[in-house]
Amino acid sequence: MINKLVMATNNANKLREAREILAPLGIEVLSQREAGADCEPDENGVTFAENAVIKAKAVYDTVHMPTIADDSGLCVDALDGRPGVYSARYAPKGQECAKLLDEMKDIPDDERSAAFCCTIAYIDENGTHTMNGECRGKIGFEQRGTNGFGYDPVFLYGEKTLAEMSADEKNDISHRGAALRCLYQFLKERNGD
Ligand code: ITT
Repeated sequence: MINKLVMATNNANKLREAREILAPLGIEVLSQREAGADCEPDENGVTFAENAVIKAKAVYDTVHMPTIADDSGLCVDALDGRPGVYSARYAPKGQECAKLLDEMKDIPDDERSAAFCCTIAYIDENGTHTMNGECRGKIGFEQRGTNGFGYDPVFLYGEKTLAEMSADEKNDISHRGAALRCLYQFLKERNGD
């Protein structure tokens, strides 16, 4: 069983969450910097999977160790799936929630459904695999909570926003948690466990 991975990301929150989710499963996650790769490839894919593979491949080609990358985003039904793969570029960092609330100010409560989507790409010497995770909820009318990052303060899962949840609560239901648990199953099965 592979128990050490490099994560190809420049997002410290993604790295923290991946460590929180994978550590109890016995998998250590090195940052790309710790592994000696400082990559920032052009994310010019049009799907989460394409971008996840672009990021993982850039780092794998440098470190030649099992590597994962996460491409993720928020898909709002009333906005035809936007911001989607462009979630990181939708607004300057720290302003994404305010911009989204403003764009959605006239959309009624029962039309505010949305999903956080995540694709994890995994690359090792045997090839490339992708795993998906989704978390369905809705967009609130105000920002609530100070945990998490990105769109967490406006994304409601039941009564709470993801920014009002503890790290463990979010990881149990999140798109990233779901995709990383699929990765764990994949690695286990490949080892014949
Ligand atoms: P890397 O490409 O270096 O991994 P990034 O932040 O640019 O980091 P993405 O291109 O995958 O990553 O963009 C994902 C964006 O979607 C992220 O910046 C957030 O705005 C949003 N996002 C993804 N997962 C999220 C989560 O769990 N909570 C809140 N927002 C999230």
